[in-house]
Amino acid sequence: MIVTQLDLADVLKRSDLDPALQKIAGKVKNSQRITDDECLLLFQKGELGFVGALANHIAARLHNGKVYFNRNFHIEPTNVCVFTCNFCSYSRQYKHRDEGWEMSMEQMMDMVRRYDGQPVTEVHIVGGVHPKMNLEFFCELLSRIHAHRPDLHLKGFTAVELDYMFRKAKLSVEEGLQKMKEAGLQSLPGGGAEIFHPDVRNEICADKVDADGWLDIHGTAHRLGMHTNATMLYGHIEQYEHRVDHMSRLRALQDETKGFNCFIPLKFRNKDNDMSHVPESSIIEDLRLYAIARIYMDNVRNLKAYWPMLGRQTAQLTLSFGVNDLDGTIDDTTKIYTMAGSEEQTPAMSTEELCDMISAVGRTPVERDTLYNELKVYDQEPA
Ligand code: V47
Ligand code: SF4
Repeated sequence: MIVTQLDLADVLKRSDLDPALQKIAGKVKNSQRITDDECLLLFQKGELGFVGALANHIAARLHNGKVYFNRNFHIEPTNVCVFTCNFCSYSRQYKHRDEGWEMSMEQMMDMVRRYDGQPVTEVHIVGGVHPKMNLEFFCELLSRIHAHRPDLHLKGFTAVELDYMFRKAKLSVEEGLQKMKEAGLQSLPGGGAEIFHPDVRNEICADKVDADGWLDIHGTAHRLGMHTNATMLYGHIEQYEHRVDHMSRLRALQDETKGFNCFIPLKFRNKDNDMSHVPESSIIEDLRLYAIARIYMDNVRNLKAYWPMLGRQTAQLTLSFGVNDLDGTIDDTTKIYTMAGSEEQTPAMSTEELCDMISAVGRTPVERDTLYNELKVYDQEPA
């Protein structure tokens, strides 16, 4: 059952609508870009049904009812971290490393070997920033995984991890990325972006790479022919203006490089971290944000709802608000959101479950690879 009640034609007929919102609806109809001020207006005044109708229209135009997922697993080498992001429930400082985990090369290779003969297409490698796990260590890991399983797409390391590794190795961003690429790294995940604006960044994650550093790493990766993802951690202390600023910087880089594969809004979860006093956003606000991101980010084709963080029911709802990708099967290999209080305490979904979730809202499930090549279209009846 599809949730959104209005379609774009209904919206354009409404005589009671604010003229500025009417203008935005007209722009969406004509495939025109909206401005930063218009994006802010959508956050301030766009009701859920209105932004949902616009976002749905765009998603239908781009993807014609298809919703993507992939078969993947994560490796989280460590949760020991030199940084102290206030929203993080996952990391442990080096001096408390006995409370955390540090995987050896062999343990990580054992994880990879566990998937021998299984049709996974991607491994996602992300963790804390361990002072003793350096560029050389991770290049060896990449080469060994690649040698063992050349068909597996290696996506790994946030700009935060890379910035630290490259600085320690005294390499430029380009030199560092080139080395990792040679070792087998194919794309970068979108983490570490949080909120770019310094007024917020200095409050929530003051000590890690700043906005310019994050954007430089992703822009350089794009110029070296790698694709990357982009995220935004929302629903904490940021104002609507900060969201617009964040998406505006991403949209500008994408105009230049066209290297972002997808945009992933990440909902702040407040369990067991230094921001536990900050309430989580409501589902209505979550859905409005996804819809507005779909309308504003006109040059990033894919909008991902990462189900282990959002919970599968909310993730399913986002499919009627512009989202066309749910990420993957995960196989209970990530702890970031489990530890931050997500309802998904053992995040794993079979392809059947993912397909059912997608077809139940009248969309067509499509298995993709990391670069959004279509691997299989599942034409099944809604559950
Ligand atoms: O940068 C950490 C976020 C990110 C919390 O590219 C939190 O496909 C909410 O970026 N509440 C890392 N979010 C994970 C990440 C990611 C995940 C899945 C897919 C992809 C992709 C990227 O997790 C961090 C931060 O923004 N995070 N703690 C928290 N309490
Ligand atoms: Fe470390 Fe990442 Fe947690 Fe920040 S979000 S403390 S960089 S693991």
